Amino acid sequence: MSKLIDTIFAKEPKKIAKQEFVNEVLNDYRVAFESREASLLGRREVLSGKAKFGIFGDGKEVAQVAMAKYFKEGDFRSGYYRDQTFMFATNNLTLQQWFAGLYGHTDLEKEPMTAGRQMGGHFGTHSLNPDGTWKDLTKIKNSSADISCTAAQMPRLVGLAMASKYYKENTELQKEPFTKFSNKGNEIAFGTIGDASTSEGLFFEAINAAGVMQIPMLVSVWDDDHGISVPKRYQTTKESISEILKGFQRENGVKGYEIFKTKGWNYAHLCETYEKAVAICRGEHVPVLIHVEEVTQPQGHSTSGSHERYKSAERLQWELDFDPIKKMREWLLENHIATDTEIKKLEEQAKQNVIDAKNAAWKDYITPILLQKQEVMDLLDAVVLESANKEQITNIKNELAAIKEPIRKDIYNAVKKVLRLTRTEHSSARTELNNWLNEERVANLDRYSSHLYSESEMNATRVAPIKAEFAGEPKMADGRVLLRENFDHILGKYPEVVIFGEDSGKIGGVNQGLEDLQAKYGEVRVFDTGIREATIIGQAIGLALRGFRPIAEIQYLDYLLYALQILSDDLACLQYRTKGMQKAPIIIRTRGHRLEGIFHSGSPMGMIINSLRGIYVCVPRNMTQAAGFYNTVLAGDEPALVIESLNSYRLKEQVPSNIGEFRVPLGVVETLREGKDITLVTYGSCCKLAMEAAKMLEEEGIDVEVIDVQTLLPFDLSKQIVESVKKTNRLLVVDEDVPGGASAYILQKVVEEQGGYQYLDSMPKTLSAKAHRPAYTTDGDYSSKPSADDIYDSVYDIMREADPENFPRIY
Ligand SMILES: Cc1ncc(C[n+]2csc(CCOP(=O)(O)OP(=O)(O)O)c2C)c(N)n1
Repeated sequence: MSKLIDTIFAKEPKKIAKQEFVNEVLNDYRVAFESREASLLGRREVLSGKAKFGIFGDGKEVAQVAMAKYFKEGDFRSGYYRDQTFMFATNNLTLQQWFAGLYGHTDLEKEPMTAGRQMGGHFGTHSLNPDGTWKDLTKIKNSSADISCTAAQMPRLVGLAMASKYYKENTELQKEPFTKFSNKGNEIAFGTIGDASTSEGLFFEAINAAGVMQIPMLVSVWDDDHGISVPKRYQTTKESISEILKGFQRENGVKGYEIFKTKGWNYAHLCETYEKAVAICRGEHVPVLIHVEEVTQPQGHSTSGSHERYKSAERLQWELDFDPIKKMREWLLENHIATDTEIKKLEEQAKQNVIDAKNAAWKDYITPILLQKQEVMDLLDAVVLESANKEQITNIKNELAAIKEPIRKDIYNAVKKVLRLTRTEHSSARTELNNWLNEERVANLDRYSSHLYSESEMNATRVAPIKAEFAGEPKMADGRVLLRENFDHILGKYPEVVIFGEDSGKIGGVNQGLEDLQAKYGEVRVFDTGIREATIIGQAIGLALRGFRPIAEIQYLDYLLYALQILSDDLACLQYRTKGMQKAPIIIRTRGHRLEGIFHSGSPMGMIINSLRGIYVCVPRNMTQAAGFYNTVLAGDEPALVIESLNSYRLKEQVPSNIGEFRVPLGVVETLREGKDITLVTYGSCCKLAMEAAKMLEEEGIDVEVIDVQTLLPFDLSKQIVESVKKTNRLLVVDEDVPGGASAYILQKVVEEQGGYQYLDSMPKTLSAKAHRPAYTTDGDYSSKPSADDIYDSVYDIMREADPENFPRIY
């Protein structure tokens, strides 16, 4: 391309050299034109009610065909909802599949991006085979799965680019089985973002991180002057992202970014810019920013509104004049690449292609639903014959028949109405109708509720446990030493594991669970990061998407909040939103529950488990259990959060002789103390207090059964807790979260899901921390969080209510 572009832009612009070049350029025009037609038609599909919502890539077409030229197999994109043209141009999406996405087709074959789970415009490619194993990513033009949240594609982009650096620097990863992820780090990560979204903190955090690490990350900013209705003057200082990022420009041997500016309607300049930018990014492993200015948005932000409400008449006219398709067409004519007649012919054909694709996608979408409608009408006919409610059922059937293009909900509504009407009847036809509905319930689980967790053989709950062994001379060590030894084994066993975070490298962590491991394994395996929790997690996600097994450290549980959005919006729903076609099996290592003061003692477990469904949440009571969880999770292919107990690093534990090998299963509770009077369910650092309290209560003749839930997600998979409640008939849940936090979750699980309510003789209770943040000092802790005294009192109160004579009021 470069030579050919030179031919065009050198002295003799009118001399068109080669047919090959002409074909390539005309193909770009066709892709851009078809993409625009799809946007126009897509909007109509929404306004006519066939599709629910539309957000399109009109105005960004020409920039994207230019970018696509330099995107190679093995590269990765992390972008957003405007990138349809790029997806078409890289042959990762057909027009028909794009329309299937607009309609929300739930068949992954027809709608390969999200199987109808996300609104149209959320793209992604398949990194996995149907059995969950990796494809050869070096043969795919990869796109990580989009999410809607502005700038949230940036943290993951950092990791995707960083993977190239480590595949380049760690020669151990340049051989089998890692060659399917990278060709010696030669790949680059392309990011796209709208100009307004650069106002987000995530953007700046990611830009800085990539500059620090010097990774091959190429960010394109599509600058159309607006974020929905809000113009640049309210978004960006100096109204230019490239102006304000000038300080990042590398110069005179000082490392930084290479920054380019170009215009969204200037095809030739776009091609030149991308060619240069990609050569630097790929060749020198330098981050690059391309500010694509003068971009239009012909149909406004989305189908939810019209841009005439907020754009001036001058702006609207400018957008017409500088429409990229119009400008590219003019350029084709000026440079004699094609005649007006030839272009018209191409455009006619392109329009037809889009119409055909739309019709085919609609037919694919509606046909199975129409078949189901017919099936149900036949079933209703049969029910009528044997029912006393003939007239009403016939009316329901006729109402259904009148809906020409039904959705499934219309059919279910009709079926349910009839089943309710005939609930006292016992015909075989009614049974068939009921069976039909039940089968649909099952089908809908697959359509809408599968793949929250891995459905592969490597699902982490399927990993077989291995008991910790204690052969030979008992060896006692501080908890942090035990962990360190376990991480040492992990790093030795899995070359794809990297461990990083604030202070994790040189000093081996603030609690020294990684002491000396950087010296042993090198900076490509164990390393420090800046203080930037969101991109630490993004870094891990991107690395994991490219075959690494990252262990990302969040220094304290309290600071997980900074990363919670990325964990929730990106990681937790990754498998779900791709219906199992992408995975990022990362481990988030952190520590918390109880130490000192408001910002080092939090245990916001309710917040965490409610926002992170899709990630396992392990709450080990000591470092042996923590180590066992790390070993288990690494044997699976899913993400997990492991929260170590902050106050246990310096407590002695016996080191298992099979350190690095033993595995603690997920979703399996452990009874720490058997008892017959009351079941006390807890986790994490409360276990120790619960055991202390149980000992005190034993002296009063109260026999407490203490159960450590061990993992909050998943929760007690084989329903062991209710077995204990059957025996004790009393239940107390203890934790350090706020009232109604994770303790309420546990109560719901045991009382409702496990049916524990049937066996209770006393009201089930929770004992949690106070609603406020935990106060400083030991006295502050005592008055903020549950103590052994509080546990004693709560258990005693439950017993006193049942037997006041034996357990008189104390206070
Ligand atoms: C975190 C977050 N805040 C707000 C929104 C709602 N929203 C969706 S798109 C958008 C504007 C984005 O503008 P820009 O980044 O310039 O991209 P464009 O849509 O113009 O291409 C907003 C505010 C969102 N999706 N995510």
